[in-house]
Amino acid sequence: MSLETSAFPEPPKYQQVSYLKSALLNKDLPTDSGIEVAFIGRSNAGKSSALNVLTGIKSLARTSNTPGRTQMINFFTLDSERRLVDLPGYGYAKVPPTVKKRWETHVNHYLENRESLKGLVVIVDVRHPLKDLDRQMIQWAASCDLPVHVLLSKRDKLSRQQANKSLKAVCQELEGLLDSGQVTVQLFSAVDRTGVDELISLLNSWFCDCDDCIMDEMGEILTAE
Ligand SMILES: Nc1nc2c(ncn2[C@@H]2O[C@H](COP(=O)(O)OP(=O)(O)OP(=O)(O)O)[C@@H](O)[C@H]2O)c(=O)[nH]1
Ligand SMILES: [Mg+2]
Repeated sequence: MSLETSAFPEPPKYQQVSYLKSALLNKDLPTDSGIEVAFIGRSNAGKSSALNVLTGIKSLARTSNTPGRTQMINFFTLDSERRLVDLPGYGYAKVPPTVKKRWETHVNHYLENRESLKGLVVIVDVRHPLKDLDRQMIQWAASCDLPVHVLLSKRDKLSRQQANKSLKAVCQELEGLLDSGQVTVQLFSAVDRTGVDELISLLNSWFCDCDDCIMDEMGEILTAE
């Protein structure tokens, strides 16, 4: 009997990230192997900022006050087989319909066909928890067994009490998916770094591709013997 071992036993070093490429069309996507985790959410929710804080590289993904800044699928390499992906924001009303249609087709194709996509980090502004497009994205991912981690971003914009209220409301709404383990939820701030360690622990569990991995009380990955 052979003992199965994970192909990726060590968590990635997020600071060693580097820009790989941006894809406007499906033919531009990098080779579909290894493990990818994609950041998605409404336009301006803080996807690029979360990636920058996670990796500690301020200028990795372009951030902007102008919604709709990220227009292509941007790939970042962690190591030879693991990548982070910054997807264009959804729900930005001012985008011309033809451009919007092109993004949607491109992003939908990516989401539906990407073999290496291990999980989705859905970024939601904590002040506007779960709009319809967020719900649709989470339900769609759950329907195809793709794990979702919801980051309630910009936690620094609310008092602790208000932020916890928002967290509770989202957890209540997603109760069934939380109970089944398909979805996890946390508060996050790219400004005061709330929740960065929690995000890293979750990503480590996805990137280590290890069914036997369990978390200890500190959120560190332990590998079951
Ligand atoms: N206060 C605060 N501002 C934030 C936080 N995260 C992002 N922002 C700000 O929100 C705006 C949008 O952030 P981005 O990271 O560019 O958002 P995005 O989701 O990548 O936006 P698109 O690519 O346009 O869809 C910027 O002005 C950021 O500085 C946060 O945690 N706290
Ligand atoms: Mg962006």
